[in-house]
Amino acid sequence: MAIREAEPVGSLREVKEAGLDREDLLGIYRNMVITRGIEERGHILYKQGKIPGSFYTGRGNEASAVGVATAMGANDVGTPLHRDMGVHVTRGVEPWRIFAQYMGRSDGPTHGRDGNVHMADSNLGLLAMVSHLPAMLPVAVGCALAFRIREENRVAVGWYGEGASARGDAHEAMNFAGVRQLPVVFICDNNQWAYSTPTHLEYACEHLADRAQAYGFDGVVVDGTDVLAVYREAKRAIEKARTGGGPTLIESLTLRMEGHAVHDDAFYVPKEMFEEWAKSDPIERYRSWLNAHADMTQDEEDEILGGVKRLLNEALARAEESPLPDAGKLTDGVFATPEDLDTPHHK
Ligand SMILES: Cc1ncc(C[n+]2csc(CCOP(=O)(O)OP(=O)(O)O)c2C)c(N)n1
Ligand SMILES: [Mg+2]
Repeated sequence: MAIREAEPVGSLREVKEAGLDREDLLGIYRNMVITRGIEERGHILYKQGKIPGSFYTGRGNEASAVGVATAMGANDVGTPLHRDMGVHVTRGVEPWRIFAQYMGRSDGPTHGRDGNVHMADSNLGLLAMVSHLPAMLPVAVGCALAFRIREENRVAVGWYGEGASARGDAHEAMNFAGVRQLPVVFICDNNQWAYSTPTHLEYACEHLADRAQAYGFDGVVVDGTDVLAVYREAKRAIEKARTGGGPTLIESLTLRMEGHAVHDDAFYVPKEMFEEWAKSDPIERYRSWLNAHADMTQDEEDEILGGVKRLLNEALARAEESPLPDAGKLTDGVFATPEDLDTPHHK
């Protein structure tokens, strides 16, 4: 039950053993590039005044989000947060719908009812976050309890930040999950800041994953800029949960590379910290790995980057055509109907 610090991923052979073929590896790269591209373009939309409210990005967290989502099974469920755009992308939410969501249009997953990151497509096994943190952890644990009661072979993945880890609902969720040994995996996006609060004012243990032992399950610390290490650890934890081995807490270490949201210039983060972590930019790091270990050619890379550029250009144009919601339909879809619940994830 002791916490473990995960090794970085080395060779292509090791990765193949973890269940990924070369096509999967290039797909992961593509998903990371799409994720960053969506958020960069979203930032531009914000500056153009096209996004109501504030705007959040997960720059620096692309490997963590894509790595975990790649390890999830098709029927598993997850509760991604404001740094986890890569989860939506990997589960298959089309980028044009994300842009529509950003702009409050009717084709976004919330049909213009909620702010840009409070979204999810339940048909893809994702549950939309509420703002109160970490309120989605008890929800993820509730899903895991339902899977247990219904004897379904599914796993729930719950995300939370290291700042949110200080609140009571994180404790309640983990304690209950430990007591019942539920099929749930907790992903702590430890990006070292909770708005302007640094980690030494958030917790007094060395690693947040240390807490797992006290709840009666395993804890792992992983470098959240290493997409393959994140994938490997998430896959292990998810399959362990699926086969009755109980929960795991994975602490994924990154740095939040931008402000809390776009209105925040993060003046309180030491410049050297950004400079240090910029050296392990997750996309750049993975690109180098693909060149060295999977022989990604320049042509392949150009094709991926060109394809993503075209995809996002088309997505933006399509989202701009999506109408604003009809105010008369404001309460439609707020309460679930039996038809809404008729998805593979609600059966
Ligand atoms: C209960 C609660 N208090 C305050 C907030 C406002 N808030 C939103 S994000 C955030 C910072 C959370 O930090 P962390 O959990 O580390 O996640 P990060 O934003 O760094 O990914 C705060 C204070 C909130 N959403 N919920
Ligand atoms: Mg944080």
